[in-house]
Amino acid sequence: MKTKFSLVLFIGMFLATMGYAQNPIIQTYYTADPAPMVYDGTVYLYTSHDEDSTVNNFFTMYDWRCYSSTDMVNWTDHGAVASLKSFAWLDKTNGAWAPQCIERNGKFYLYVPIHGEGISVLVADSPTGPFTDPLGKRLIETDHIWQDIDPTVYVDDDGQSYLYWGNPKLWYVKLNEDMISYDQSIGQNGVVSTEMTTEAFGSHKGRDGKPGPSYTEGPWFYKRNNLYYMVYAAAGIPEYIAYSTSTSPEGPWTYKGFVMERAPHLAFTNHSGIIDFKGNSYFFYHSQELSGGEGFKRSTSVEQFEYNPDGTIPVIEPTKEGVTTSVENLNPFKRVEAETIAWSEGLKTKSDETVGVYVSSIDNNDFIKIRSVDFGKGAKKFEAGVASAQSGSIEIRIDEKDGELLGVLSVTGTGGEQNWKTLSTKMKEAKGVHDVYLVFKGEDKDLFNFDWWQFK
Ligand code: FUB
Repeated sequence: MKTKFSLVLFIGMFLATMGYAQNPIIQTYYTADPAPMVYDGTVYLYTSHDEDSTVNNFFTMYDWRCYSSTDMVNWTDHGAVASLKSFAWLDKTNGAWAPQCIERNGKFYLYVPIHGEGISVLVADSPTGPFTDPLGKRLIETDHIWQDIDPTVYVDDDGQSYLYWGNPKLWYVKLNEDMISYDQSIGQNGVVSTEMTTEAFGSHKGRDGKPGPSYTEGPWFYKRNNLYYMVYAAAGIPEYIAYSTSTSPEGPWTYKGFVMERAPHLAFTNHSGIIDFKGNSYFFYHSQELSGGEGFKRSTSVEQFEYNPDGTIPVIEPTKEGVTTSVENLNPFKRVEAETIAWSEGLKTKSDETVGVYVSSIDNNDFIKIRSVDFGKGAKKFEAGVASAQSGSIEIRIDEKDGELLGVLSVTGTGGEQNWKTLSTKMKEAKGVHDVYLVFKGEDKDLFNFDWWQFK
């Protein structure tokens, strides 16, 4: 509860000074190392997860989470889709670092580093899992296992896929078509070491005072308009984001400069992921904004940007506003998961076997904001799936947290915290496109659990 209080306090301070923001895009958990994947009209965002309680003043990371969005402003929480426990052979309890998921032939491959244990892969039939371990052992086996972190994967147009990774060097393998093995005929047992020259990766004075390439970790590898991009955390630590390009997936690379410079609210690490989605380009990264400056409690943010006409990436500013325009409106006349959130305060999510992920830890005045909700010609009724041992209510407001009150859904005890019931209320008619605020009221803590809602 103490952690929840400090999270709320920092969000409150942050909002009081900055007005309502969109970044960081996830407020219910600390999420780092964002890896977006576009699949079937939806962005799936895979993240690592900094625990609320940091152990031994170091990264405390046990699982990988997934969120999705079709509009780039509201994000649906799919929970922890994989964890260190997904690997039966592993006896480590910490070290779930930066993941990336990629789809091939209808299967989803989640590449994950486990700090000190190299890189492994999990496979699923759906982007949100369940993910299982196809190998029963790690995928990448080298003599520099502590440096084997931060995998990034791209399937080229000719079908050849590449897995790059590494800190402070950059290695790659050419994955076989099964995506869970690789061509052993190149490099050292299949592992190729990229030439780390100044021309390829810029230069920077290391902690030993000697100049070296600025590349540090967190590569993000992709192709756009026949140019290959390697975007990465540089000059660590603290890190900025830089990038290099090549006309070949195997280099040589040419250093191109900064993408995101250091800024006071960024963490000592940074880690990026870039996508094009519905005609726009988006840059994901992490900051330490939500935790009020704790580098082991990071949060994912996103900025929209435009490539320069020659394909170079402009320097991108980390902002509080983030993505200002949704790429589509949200339809409130079909069931919306309660964990679909543009901004929230004070809340967590949990999951159970009956309903999957739901919103929890609901206290008086906590709220969820959902952006760009299209009521069309009118909505007159609000329905919600809730479970509660106690009672409370949901105020339905538009445009501001204390904006026009359309109605109040009274949530009386449903007979238990997992005893799910559908409740509904009539409301003042709403028309057109609005941001919706669901504001929770009640006298106790943990008022009820909230699974879904819908307007009629
Ligand atoms: O999140 C743990 C590590 O911090 C990642 O693997 C690095 O990229 C850095 O973000």
